[in-house]
Amino acid sequence: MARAFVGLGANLGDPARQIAQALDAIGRLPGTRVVRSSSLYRTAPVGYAAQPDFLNAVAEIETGLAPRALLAALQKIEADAGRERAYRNAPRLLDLDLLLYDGSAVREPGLELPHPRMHERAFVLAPLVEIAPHAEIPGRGGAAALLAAVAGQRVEKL
Ligand code: PH2
Ligand code: MG
Ligand code: MG
Repeated sequence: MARAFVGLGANLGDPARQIAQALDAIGRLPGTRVVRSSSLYRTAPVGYAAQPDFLNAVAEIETGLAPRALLAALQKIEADAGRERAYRNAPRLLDLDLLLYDGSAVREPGLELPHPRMHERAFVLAPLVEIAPHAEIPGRGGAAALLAAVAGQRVEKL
């Protein structure tokens, strides 16, 4: 079994409901269990500012799925939630990002671990540190120290 972390985000529709349903769906994937999930956080949009605030969360899972199979399963859950791929950083009903998978460091087309931008995003680091205070991001360092470095980004624990 591998230990992985998934980032969840939404800023259209009913974000809290979409995130709760996604957590249920992740827990129903083959050989997969949600070990713990963070609180919900209300967060300022990063990248493209003219869109509603997001709700974000992070879940720790145990899974027998390999990284690419897990990624495909997460994309299927996004699609089932009605996610449309409009443009980069567009508002969305549901975004599921594979953040960490054991200690993997992979840079391949379609599979990047750790997630290439997670270390600079408070909306990922705050919920991650809540559930895994000692989490290490391969090649980047400890999540708690990285969170301190992005303290200017607005994230509110609900
Ligand atoms: N996701 C993005 C871009 N910007 N900002 C916040 N606050 N939360 C997100 O989940 C988010 C974002 C791309 O996936
Ligand atoms: Mg994302
Ligand atoms: Mg995504």
